[in-house]
Amino acid sequence: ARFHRLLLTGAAGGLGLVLRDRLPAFAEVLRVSDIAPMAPARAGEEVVPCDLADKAGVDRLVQGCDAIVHLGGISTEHAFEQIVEANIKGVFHLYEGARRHGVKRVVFASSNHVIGFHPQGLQLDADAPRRPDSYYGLSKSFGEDLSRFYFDRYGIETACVRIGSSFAEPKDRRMMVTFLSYDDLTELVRCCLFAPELGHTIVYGMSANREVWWDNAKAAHLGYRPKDSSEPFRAKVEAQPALDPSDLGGKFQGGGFVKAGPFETL
Ligand code: NAI
Ligand code: 15L
Repeated sequence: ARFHRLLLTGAAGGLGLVLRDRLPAFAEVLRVSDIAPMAPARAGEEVVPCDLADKAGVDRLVQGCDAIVHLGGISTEHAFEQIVEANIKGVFHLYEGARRHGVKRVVFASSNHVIGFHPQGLQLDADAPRRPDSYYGLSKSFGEDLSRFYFDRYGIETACVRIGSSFAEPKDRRMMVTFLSYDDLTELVRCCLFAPELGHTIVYGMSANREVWWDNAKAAHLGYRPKDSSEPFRAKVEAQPALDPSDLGGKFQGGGFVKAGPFETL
């Protein structure tokens, strides 16, 4: 089963560049969008620049798409006023577009920062209470609630993927636990796009790392089986100096996000 037209937001970002190369297998047409410059359209692609804060623009962006992989937005801690535009209004505009144009499925790039103020080592599953660690984490928590509302009210299915740390390599000790390889990310997105019944699913985006803090038992219906692990990078990561024991970044699941800011805007 392939989609006719699949929308990828955040296509100019780190993960967007990865998925722009990999999602064409799942759709006849891949529509890619970002506010930042993007490479010209290749065969089977449509390139549509758009600011997620622009409601009418997002409505046009979503029109004609069968499913959406929503990566677009601010991806680290920033002032609340900036987060509101890109992430909070942005995710609302996206789901309004989905509702108006009959899109039935969304893969939403949520984040571990919705649970980032839980202590490291505590095991969490999909029903763990959220403890956002930043305005950024709060915006992802809002996106999770908004997507649940659009499922309950309008039947739009969503997978909220609480991505851990998806980079080419884990960069520090915490990311040994939170690492999600690009191949496992691609497989997880594939599982979310093609699961026969998605409903509203919360899933943690991590590889098969030696130590994990998250349990995906409640997302078993996705059939996601990670193949990679952070283990090959252990020696390189552990050659770095350890964090000072007083550093809050070593105490909480969200790492350094728990101490980012404040961002004064007055
Ligand atoms: P990124 O920051 O590299 O990419 C995000 C993209 O969104 C950028 O290209 C940016 O230009 C675009 N964007 C920002 N504001 C926008 C706006 N107002 N309108 C349209 N586009 C806008 O982030 P990355 O690492 O590629 O992450 C992708 C998504 O996954 C983000 O939503 C991020 O929050 C989420 N995520 C990523 C993780 C990771 O480890 N890479 C971990 C957890 C969540
Ligand atoms: C995120 O949500 C960020 O988008 C990403 O840049 C990383 O910092 C990641 O979480 C992480 O927690 O490692």
